[in-house]
Amino acid sequence: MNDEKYCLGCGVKLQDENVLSEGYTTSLDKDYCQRCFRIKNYGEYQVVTKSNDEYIEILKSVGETKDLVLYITDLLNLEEDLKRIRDIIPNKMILVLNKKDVLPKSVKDEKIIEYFNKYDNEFSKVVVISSEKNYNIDYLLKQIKLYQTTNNVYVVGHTNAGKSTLINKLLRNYSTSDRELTISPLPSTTLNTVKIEINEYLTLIDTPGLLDSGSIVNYINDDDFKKINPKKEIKPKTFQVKKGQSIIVDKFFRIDYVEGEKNSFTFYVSNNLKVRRISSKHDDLKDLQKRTYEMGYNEDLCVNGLGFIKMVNKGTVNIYLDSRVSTYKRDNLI
Ligand SMILES: Nc1nc2c(ncn2[C@@H]2O[C@H](COP(=O)(O)OP(=O)(O)OP(=O)(O)O)[C@@H](O)[C@H]2O)c(=O)[nH]1
Ligand SMILES: [Mg+2]
Repeated sequence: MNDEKYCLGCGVKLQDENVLSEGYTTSLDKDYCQRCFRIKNYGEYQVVTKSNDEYIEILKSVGETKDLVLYITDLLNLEEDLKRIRDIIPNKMILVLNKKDVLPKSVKDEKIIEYFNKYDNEFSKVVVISSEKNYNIDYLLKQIKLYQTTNNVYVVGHTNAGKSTLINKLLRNYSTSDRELTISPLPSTTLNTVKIEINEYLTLIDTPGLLDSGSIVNYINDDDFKKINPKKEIKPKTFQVKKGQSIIVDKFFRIDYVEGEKNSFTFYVSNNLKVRRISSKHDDLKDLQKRTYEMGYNEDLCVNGLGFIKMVNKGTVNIYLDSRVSTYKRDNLI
């Protein structure tokens, strides 16, 4: 068939035969699939489960081009190993740190960029932006122009990082087209590559995001998801802690300060989450899986999908958390 048509919102192949399969539309005259139509107009979301293998094939094909790649990531939920993507995509790459608006305004971009440069990163450039708040988008476009090798520039990254939101913003700012990619707060919105011509020199190619099986978003219901997903600037919550003290983050995790000097823990999580100190004698959340971390000076403990805790001094902590959610430590990001 040479009349194959793809959804302008998520890239899936359109079909009008099976309501239950991907890409269904009531008529092939339409440009969007029913799922995109519903997300856009009613905020109704239909979960699509795909395996990462399919996405990795897409990323591999990106790696076979010589085109510039934008790697988008969510600043609050940075991947443990950002460099892993280089195994699949060796292309020239700009690291785009998105959702700056959720971090406190007092955090300076230079500080964040310095953090990445310290590790001799393999990115041509590191740029901090907020797609939603239109922050630094002009600067990003300048960098794209500087590094692009052809008209095509790929946009890759984990699911929910904000890839489609960024492309929509570039479309609004720099083109006259009224096209719009589908975006949603839940994972796996974009289902296939989608080409978007911004102008005669630049075509962006949106891709479906990689799923992260260690993220808490896979294991909570929609209401909890709304709760943990920060929409506004985070107000960090700082606690001075001594050994033997415990802090609980809503119903999601518990941290016990087991051993060490007086310490300061600052929680960077959604403002909707209740963070409170409890007596260590209480067993709240102790039924969750326990992990022990030896924290060094100035390290963060990151909880995948939820945020991170900035710690200042050396000490031993136990964290109690859903066993499927990954955690890791790193040098203080901010
Ligand atoms: N606070 C904030 N939220 C953002 C920003 N950019 C995107 N989002 C939100 O993040 C969620 C995911 O955005 P998408 O653009 O659908 O993400 P994606 O990377 O295309 O996701 P997939 O298509 O599933 O791979 C949506 O709820 C967006 O509104 C930003 O700069 N700040
Ligand atoms: Mg998308």
